[in-house]
Amino acid sequence: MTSKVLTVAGSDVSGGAGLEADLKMFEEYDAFGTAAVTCIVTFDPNEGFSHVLEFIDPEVVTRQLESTLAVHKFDAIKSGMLGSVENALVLAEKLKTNELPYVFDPVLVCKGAGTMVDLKDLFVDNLVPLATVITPNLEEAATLADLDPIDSIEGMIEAAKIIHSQGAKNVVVKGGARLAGDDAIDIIFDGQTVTTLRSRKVNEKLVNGAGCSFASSIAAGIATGMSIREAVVSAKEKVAHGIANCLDNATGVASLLHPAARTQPSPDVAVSVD
Ligand code: PXL
Repeated sequence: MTSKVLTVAGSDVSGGAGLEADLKMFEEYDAFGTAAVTCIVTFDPNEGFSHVLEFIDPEVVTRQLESTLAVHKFDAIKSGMLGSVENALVLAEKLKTNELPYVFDPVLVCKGAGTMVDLKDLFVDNLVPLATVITPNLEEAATLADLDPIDSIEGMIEAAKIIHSQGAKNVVVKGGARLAGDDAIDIIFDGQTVTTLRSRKVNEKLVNGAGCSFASSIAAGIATGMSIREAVVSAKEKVAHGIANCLDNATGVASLLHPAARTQPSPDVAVSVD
């Protein structure tokens, strides 16, 4: 039977990140996907392609969620950029009455669009405890865990343990290409075991959409029956191929190519797990 996945996220019209990325990743798992939009990112070419962020009215977010939850029985829900405190609260209320696997990408930091750290306390109080899997990047992990900036695997593990103690069942800290060295490193902490995933850094470019695509792949993997570990490994493979084959655009931040693992796999991309 076809699996169904919902993303609650912002729109990134450049196509690499946001709900556009999520829907494309869901397709890679042959899942049926739909999206409730929380905010819209556009770019001002006269200001060096700076981001402009427009929030969707919380009542409209509520209506989107009520509509789609009435129409479909989902196998997983993923959330991405929620933008406003009000929209994050709307989602938390809806999730409390649903037992679905929930993949929470706690977007507090976005390339170019700056930080939204005012959402931190609300995330910790309302959404972290509901997460089946939470996928912070290094900055988000440090913010959620109240730690200094993270620059090591030990720091990633420390943050993961704190975020797990806040109620998230599985914590995936996305080091990506940001730690020093040749490898892109992510870790999973399930409350007992730390698993470390490594792949070679595939290029030097700034790529938009890696975080979104990683989390939406995990959601689609879980929705289609994978274990959490299998889903995270599969997500890392898909994102690595997507980065290796990214598309340049006029903003200077390239767009991840979502189907690359299927259409033009890169020989250098292999994920090791220990
Ligand atoms: O990568 C974070 C992110 C999430 N959601 C939207 C975005 C971005 C970054 O560009 O545009 C809509």
